[in-house]
Amino acid sequence: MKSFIVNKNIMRYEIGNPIDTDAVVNKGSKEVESSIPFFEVQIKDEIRLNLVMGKNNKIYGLGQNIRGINKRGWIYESFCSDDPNHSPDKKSLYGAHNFFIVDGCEKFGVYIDFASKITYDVGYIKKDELNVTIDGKDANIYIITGSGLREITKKFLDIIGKGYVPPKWAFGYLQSRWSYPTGNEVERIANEFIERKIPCDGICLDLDYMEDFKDFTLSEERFPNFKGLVQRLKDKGIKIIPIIDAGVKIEKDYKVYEEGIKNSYFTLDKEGKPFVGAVWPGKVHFPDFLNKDARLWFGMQYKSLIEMGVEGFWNDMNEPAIFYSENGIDKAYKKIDELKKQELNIHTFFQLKDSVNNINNSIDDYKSMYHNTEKGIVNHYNVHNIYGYNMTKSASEGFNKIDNNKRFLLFSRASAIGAHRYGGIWTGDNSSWWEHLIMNIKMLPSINMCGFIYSGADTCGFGSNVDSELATRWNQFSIFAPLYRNHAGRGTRNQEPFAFDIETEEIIRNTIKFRYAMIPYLYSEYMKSINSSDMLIAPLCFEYDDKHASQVEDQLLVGDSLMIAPIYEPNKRGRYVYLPEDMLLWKVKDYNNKILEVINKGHNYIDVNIDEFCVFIRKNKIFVHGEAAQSTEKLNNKTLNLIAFVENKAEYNLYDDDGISKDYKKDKKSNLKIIITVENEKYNIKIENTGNNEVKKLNVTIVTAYGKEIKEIVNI
Ligand code: MIG
Repeated sequence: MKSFIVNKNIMRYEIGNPIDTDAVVNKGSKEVESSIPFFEVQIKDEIRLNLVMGKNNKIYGLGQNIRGINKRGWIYESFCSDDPNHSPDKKSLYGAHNFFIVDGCEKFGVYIDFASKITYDVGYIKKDELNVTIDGKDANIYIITGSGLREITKKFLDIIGKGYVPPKWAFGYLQSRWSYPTGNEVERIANEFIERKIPCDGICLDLDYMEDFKDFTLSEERFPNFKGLVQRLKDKGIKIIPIIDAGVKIEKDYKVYEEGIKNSYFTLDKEGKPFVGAVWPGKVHFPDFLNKDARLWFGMQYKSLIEMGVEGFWNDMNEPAIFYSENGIDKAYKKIDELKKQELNIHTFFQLKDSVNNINNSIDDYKSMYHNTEKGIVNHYNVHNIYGYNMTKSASEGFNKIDNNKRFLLFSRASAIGAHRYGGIWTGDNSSWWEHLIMNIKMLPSINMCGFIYSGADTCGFGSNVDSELATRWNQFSIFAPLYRNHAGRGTRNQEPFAFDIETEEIIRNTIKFRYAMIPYLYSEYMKSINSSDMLIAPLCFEYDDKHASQVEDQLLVGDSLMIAPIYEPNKRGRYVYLPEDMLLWKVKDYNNKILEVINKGHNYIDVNIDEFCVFIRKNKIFVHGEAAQSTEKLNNKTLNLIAFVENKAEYNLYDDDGISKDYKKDKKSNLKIIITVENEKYNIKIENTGNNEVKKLNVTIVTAYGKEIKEIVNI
């Protein structure tokens, strides 16, 4: 084992000869003598880390996973999996996010940079032990020390490099469904949003826009004049966001297939022939995203759609999902033939059942696929977790080549740390269940810890049918997630905001309008998180070091000024909320109507009607918002509204930039700094303006610690 100093608080331990995943941008070069602290380490065919946890130790992190913010009490597996049943007994979902923090007398972060399976038994088999099993002999392990959870996370985010920055319109509302079957239907949906005055910035196209599910093709029959459709909708402020799948259909004369074959850009089987799997298009080859040339080639394929005006994509099935392989099918048939020859009994019946049930996403298939990398041929199993990551990178590299100063929207299903620099993620096929709303709430901060700030779940749920109340509550939560997309599975009921009743539509419209009014804040906080390697959505205990705060998993901090306490149970018209300090509650019904109330520190029960949601403004913080608009490009932020809850001094730095180019990297951005001080009920507002800010006027509402409301207009 070699040990390196990455910086003062971060050490890297290199075991064996690890594959370079490129997840970490600062790996450290100064070699020193030292061994992995905190853990008992065993290195054989596997690497094992063991830690005895104190009774009150908590474990945070592991990104996209089921269960709570504190991961203790369950066993998790890092192995990107296409599993549409996110039930409480699952161990892994689509992402492999190997960063966690041990919070005990000593607090430290651990990042395992490894591209294949890792198992985390977090007090499951033995309730006081953390046992990590890395399925291989070669890995990089980072240990990050620091005084607080937030600080450790920031140090980690710093070494993995700055996160993806989407265009500003990607903070608008996105509508999706598998599938809007025709261009006409997409246009009808767009018009519904406009006529009903429900803000919307994009409509996602699922599989059916393609011809026979072939990537980068268009169905002439269902989507004639695609370019015209894209343009017409764009003129109305609505972008078209097509899906791209990992598998490339095997079909003679299909350009992508032919080019891939000609240049050996596909993954290989044991014999060195292109690996054959089956997914939606039928039999496919998988682009070898771990091969630099193949990755670039695939990335350039996005060009044809971009030339038609497309500015955003979602990448799916990139774990990669494999419904079946020829081998898998052969094995199943053989088993069935063998069973046919026998009398069927209860044992053989189950064997018969299993022979078919275990065909998809089989480890055997992953183990019989190969990548042709710069370092030679690599078995897929050993790099499984970075396949989706490299598909995201592929698209991003392509976008850069195609238009190097433009931001594109991109989100992926499979991911690993590192991919956060190239795109966002959505959390896959959840269900329209209340249980999945609370799971969504608890998952987002863990995902943030792993660098994926642009993320969100399928709002209203993907599988099964949503009811109007769940749809309402889910929207009331999702307005705080950077990726706010309503997406529904095939065969489920419609769940657009207008698919319910008039009353529900009105509530969801008001909710979405609040989101649009909040975009100045959300965007500002988003960009600041990226620029300072921080989280956007965090658990309370990342900010408040008190014993109750660490117990709260159903309230979240959103940026620096807000705390939210969503309702996630049916028929609830209120809930308990824990306040680590006095806060100002804005119970939002309609964002134009501001009824503010100071709520005291401690445990409170708050009534929250179905048409309301709670926004808490933290003490000595300022919440900035504007007015809603039909789409982000129509937002007019010349006048902004400020709500400040000030005991003595509150400061807010409103970041903004053009929202579409990468010029912010060249310092083309603006900061509007607002400083409000209050002393003996007398207040003072100071404004510092740098850069080209369009803000001309501020409507300021100051609420003092005693609940006195002061209104003031500031012209800039
Ligand atoms: O096997 O494209 O998670 O969002 O609608 C299902 C169809 C494939 C899975 C994605 C989902 C998408 C669906 N896809």
